[in-house]
Formats: sequence, C-alpha cells, structure tokens
Amino acid sequence: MAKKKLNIGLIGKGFMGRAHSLAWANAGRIYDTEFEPVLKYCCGTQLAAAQEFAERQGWEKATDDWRDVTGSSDIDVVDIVAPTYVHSEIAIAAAKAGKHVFCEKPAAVTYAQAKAMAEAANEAGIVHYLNHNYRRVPAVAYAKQLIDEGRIGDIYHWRGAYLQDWVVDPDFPLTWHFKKEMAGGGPLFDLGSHSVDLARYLVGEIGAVTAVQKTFVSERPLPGEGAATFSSGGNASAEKGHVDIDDASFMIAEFENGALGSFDATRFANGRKNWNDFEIYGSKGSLRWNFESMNELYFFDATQPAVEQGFRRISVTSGEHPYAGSWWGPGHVLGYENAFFHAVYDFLRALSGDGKIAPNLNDGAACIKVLEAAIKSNAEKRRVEISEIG
Ligand code: SOE
Repeated sequence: MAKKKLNIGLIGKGFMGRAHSLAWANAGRIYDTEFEPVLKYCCGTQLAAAQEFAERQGWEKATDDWRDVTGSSDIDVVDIVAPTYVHSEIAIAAAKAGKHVFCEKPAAVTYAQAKAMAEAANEAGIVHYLNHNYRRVPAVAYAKQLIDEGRIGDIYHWRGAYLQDWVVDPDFPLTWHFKKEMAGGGPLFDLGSHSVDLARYLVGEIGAVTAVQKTFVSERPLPGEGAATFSSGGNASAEKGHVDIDDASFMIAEFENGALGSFDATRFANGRKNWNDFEIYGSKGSLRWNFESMNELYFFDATQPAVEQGFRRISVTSGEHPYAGSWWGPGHVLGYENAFFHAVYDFLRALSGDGKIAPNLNDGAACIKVLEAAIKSNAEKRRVEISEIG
C-alpha cells in the first residue's frame, strides 16, 4: 500500500540537525510506518550554509528564515534543532499554524517559556514530542519494562550522573552554551535535563530539590567562526566575555513516591566524554546503565538465591528487547543515532494512532520546573519545593 507523505521542515542544523536528518530519511527503512517522511524544507541562519546542509542531507530546499518553514502550507511537521532560546517562539508559531512539533531538548530557557509552548501545543491539538533521546535507547526502555513489571520492587534510590569534559579548557570559546539567555543554564540544562527526564520516566515525579552550582571559568574568549557543540572552531577572539551559567550542578532530590535521588551534571569531568549514567536501587533489585556502553543493562535480582546473586550484564540487543528486533540481531550493537530513529518511529506511530507520545512539551515544562527549582535552591541556599516554581 502506498504510504502517506509527511512533509518535514527542519529548523537549525549542526550536530543535532544531522542526527535528525538521518532519522527522518531512514527510519522507514527499518520500521514499518503508515507515513513516508519527506525532507522538504530546512533552515539555517546563513543561507549558503543551509543550502549546503540541505544538499548533503537530502532536504529539498533551504531558507535562512524559520518563518518560511512554520508558515509554509506544504509542511506537516516542524522539527526544531536550533539553540534552546529560539525553541519557544518557533514551537508556538508552528502549533498556531497547525503543524505537529518535534523539538530538541531542553524545551526552553525558562519554565515560563516551556509552559507557554506546552499550552500552545495542547490548545492546537497537534502531536508534540520533546526529544530526550535516551529514553529510546533499547537498554533504557528495557529498564523501564523491568521496573513496570515490579522486578526491582519499590524504588529507594536514583543516582544520576551526566558528565562531559569538552569545555575544561578555559580557552574553549564562549559559544551560546555559556549564555543564560540562550541556553537557560549550563550542564544543569544541557545534561541535567536528560537525567531529570530519565528519572521522571523511570522513578517518578520529583517533589523537592536541594542544589549547589559552580562556575569554574567565569570569562572565555569570544567565539570565532566554526565554534559549536564539542568544537572550539580554533579561531577564537582575544577578547573575552562573561560566562553566566553553571559549569557544574549537583542536586539532591526527594521524589513524590518517597525515593531519594542525586544528580551530578558537569562539563568539568576530565575523561568523561558522554557519561550519562544511572543507578536505581529497589526493594527487590537494582539497575545500572551508562551511555558509553549503551547496549548493556546491569540487573541485580535480589530474589535469586544469595549464593548466585550478582549484577548480571544484559546485552539489550535481542529480538524481544524494545526497538532491537527490527535491527540486526543479538549482539549486533546499536549506536547513538539509533535512538533518533526510534523517536521518529514512535512519533509516526503517534500520528497514525492516538496522537500520544512521551516525553512531550508538557514533560519538557515539568522538567524545566525542576531545573529552575535547583537554580533557586543554589541562589537561596535552601531546599526548594517544585511547587514553588510557577
Ligand atoms: C552536548 O552537551 C550534547 O550534545 C547534549 O546537548 C546532548 O543532549 C547530548 O545527547 C550529548 O551532548
């Protein structure tokens, strides 16, 4: 049967633009879907670079004005991969124009913005998705399955750490990632948002937090051309500018279900490249996962005879594991890009089905509420209830 064409407009490019383009172009080759995504329109701030990107990634045309995309009668889905500070304006315009929204994380730079996005999307009745991609790593989805089946019992502890090191060098330039009005926060927003999303997914809602934040390098050279996520570009200016975000944020959380959690988010952990790690301890067992070995889930089953107990390393690659069955076969490991395929697949299924997919922009707003509570806790040196934010 002929598939229904679904026209996609991508706003932003860079590293995330490549990951999304690859997924839109290829998810249908792995998964059966009712829709065939068409890479219709892409947007970048400089037209020549956007055109080059379009040609390489297979987009039909390019523009340097995102309103061309949200305003185009040809577009069904607006995919936002631009820096965080523009998410809200674009998502609201797209929702008002009746386009479905697929957006990179974190949702926005403030809770107020994230809430406005979620409200616009709910009101428009569109399908909306916020890409906290790690939920769709098969090992993480399998951890969720084990938790839902009660295999680790009641949860006592969450230990989340998301560590990177790409800005330890004080000469790494002041890209948008270091500006509060553009990024919302430092690792707290960029990395901590992922951990908070995973914790909300696997453990439950957070009720209160106590946090400390630190900025180790308060001035950085202004960026030259080519500076981007993970890359200094190599031609920074001699002039310096002020860093107004955290370089590290550590947080203790009290979950509504009684569990206690800790979250470390830093870009100053030398040697840790994309160390997205969690441990979950429950009454019947424990789980441990780390992105740098993303296909492995460690499971300790305390219901086994004591003499046989120990953490079991499960290779989450077999046909029975979430998402894995459509790929290569047991032991044939997946990579970073695969979770983006899974997100596109679930998004297309939501469009064919009841329109529901998580995390969505409501989850995005709930996540930012926790992050803002952490900022408030650090500023006021006290424990902050999430309900104080609003
Ligand atoms: C940069 O820190 C970054 O690209 C994050 O923005 C992503 O969310 C994470 O998946 C990888 O690192």
